[in-house]
Amino acid sequence: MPTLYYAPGACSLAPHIVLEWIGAPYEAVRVKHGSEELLAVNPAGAVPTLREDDGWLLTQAGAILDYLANKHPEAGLSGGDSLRARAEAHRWSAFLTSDVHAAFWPVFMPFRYTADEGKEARRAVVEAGHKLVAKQFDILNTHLDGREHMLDGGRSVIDAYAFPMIRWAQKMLPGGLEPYANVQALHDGLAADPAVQRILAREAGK
Ligand SMILES: N[C@@H](CCC(=O)N[C@@H](CS)C(=O)NCC(=O)O)C(=O)O
Repeated sequence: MPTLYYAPGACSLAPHIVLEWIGAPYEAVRVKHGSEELLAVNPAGAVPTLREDDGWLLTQAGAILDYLANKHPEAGLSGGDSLRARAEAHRWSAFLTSDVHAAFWPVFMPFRYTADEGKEARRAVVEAGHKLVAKQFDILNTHLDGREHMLDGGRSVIDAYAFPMIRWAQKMLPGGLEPYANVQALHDGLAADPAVQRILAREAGK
């Protein structure tokens, strides 16, 4: 049985949802960022981390999602098996990791982006982060025009991957999701999913 190390609301929400969609037994362990327990499985002190029964560890959300989709083809969460479908899945996974997730760092952790400890300097970093996130959400919103899911092959791990980031934007961007109707629609579809609701309740400690 795999074990997922997660922190509430973090990007680990994506594999948490995917494990629930798959429906096979798994364990979910809530950890604190930088805790001894997390550092023991991931020297970066970051979530998500997946551990298989034989002790094999996998980090990086995109790799974990790809692994889970391929480990459980019966769940139909890869977005398709053709050469191009797989390339599209990698494309959007990379976009979420490198462009969208990375754009949030100045917003969440401005102190990592300036040596100036003054409030004004940090506020400026957050504002720059908002612009960076907005740029990526424009791309996401345009991609989702006329689509119910991120990939042509229907519901996939890439939808789950987008979900935590959409929730961050909803909370952190000054205008929330207001300018991004297509992103809002993807969010609402996922938020209505009973499996997603179970995981959100678990992560909220309900
Ligand atoms: N590139 C990694 C990033 C993982 C990551 O940074 N996760 C965040 C939560 S969304 C975290 O645990 N941050 C803790 C820290 O940076 O100290 C991935 O995609 O899995």
